[in-house]
Order: sequence, then C-alpha cells, then structure tokens
Amino acid sequence: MTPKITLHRGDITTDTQADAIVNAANNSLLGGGGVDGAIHRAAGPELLAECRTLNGCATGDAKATGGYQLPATYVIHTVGPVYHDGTRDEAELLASAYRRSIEVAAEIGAARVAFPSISTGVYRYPLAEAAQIAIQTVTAAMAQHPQVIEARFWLFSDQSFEAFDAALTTTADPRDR
Ligand code: AR6
Repeated sequence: MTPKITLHRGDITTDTQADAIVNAANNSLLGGGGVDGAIHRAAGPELLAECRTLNGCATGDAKATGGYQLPATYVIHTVGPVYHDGTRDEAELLASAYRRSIEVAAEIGAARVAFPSISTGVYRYPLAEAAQIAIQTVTAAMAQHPQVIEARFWLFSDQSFEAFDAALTTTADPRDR
C-alpha cells in the first residue's frame, strides 16, 4: 500500500484509528503540559509508571510505551528541540524526532501513527518551517519503512492545520521529482 499522510483537526488522544500516537515530550519523559499532559491524562497513571523505567530520552530520539487507557496500543514518546534562533541544530533535531518516531513505529509494528505538531507549542518552533520539516521527514521515513502505512497529523488550531495543509500541498513526493 502506498504510504499516506492525513491531516485531522482536534485532540490527538481521541484518535481511534492509530496503532501508536506520538507524544511531544521533554527529556525527563515524566509528563508536562500541552499534548504531553493530555496524553498522560487520557492514558492514566500506568503510563507515567512505565515512563519512569525508561531513564528519559535525548532530544531527537524516541521511545515506545503501552497506550493503557488510550484507544491506541502504543505511545511513542519523542523530544523535539526548544527553538532558540535556528542556529542550534533545531532543524536537524526536529527532523530526527520525526524520523526516530517512524523508526520506532516500524520496530513495534505500528502501521498507523498519529503525530502532534512537535515543538511548535511551549518549545516555540516557527510553525511554517516546522510543518515543512514534519511533512518532508515523515514522507522520506515512511518510504524507508513501508510497514508504516499512514501518518495521521492532529492539529490543534486552525493556524497549525493551515500550516500543515500548505506544507503537504507544496511538498512533492520525492519519487515524482
Ligand atoms: N492534541 C493535539 N495537539 C495538541 C494537544 C492535543 N490534545 N494539546 C496541545 N496540542 P506542546 P512542544 C498542540 O507545547 O512545543 C510539554 O510540557 C499544541 O497546540 O504540547 O513540543 C512537554 O512536557 C502545539 O501545536 O509541545 C515539553 O516540556 C503542539 O501540540 C514541552 O511541552 C505542540 O505543543 C514540549 O513542547
């Protein structure tokens, strides 16, 4: 099946079709605000208990846990960069967070993966640039890992939906170039 990217408006924790949902976490993996807080609330306290066993996560890396009370079987916790001025490897680290999430999804056999817009909340990554990196990196990573057949982006605001819609429209499939 040809890998596909779909865009959804709303709360990622309500996704009933994803095998795994990606969490925009911090290095501690011990919870926080934003989408991280929403995922921990929806999954229940067992999620935090499993996260405590993982010894944190480096920026740009990803680690999987169970999904507990979530509809999804797994949560893939990744850590995007805090955006400073664009000179501190932010673009590479954001791409790595998306790439590693797809790699971990392939390892655990998650075919449909839900993503939030990593780093564009508390971590202040500029939205248009982050959306381009997200779409391009996930497209390339799914081509490398055909077990992952769908990336489902959940956008929490009109502004973020429009940024991802624009990125999807302007990013040609590399195979078409
Ligand atoms: N579903 C989908 N998207 C959401 C949801 C939700 N339920 N809630 C928020 N968003 P952020 P970051 C959007 O701040 O920038 C946490 O405290 C939100 O509007 O959650 O990577 C962690 O523990 C924004 O567009 O993640 C870290 O400390 C996007 O998700 C830190 O925040 C990401 O915003 C990570 O910051």
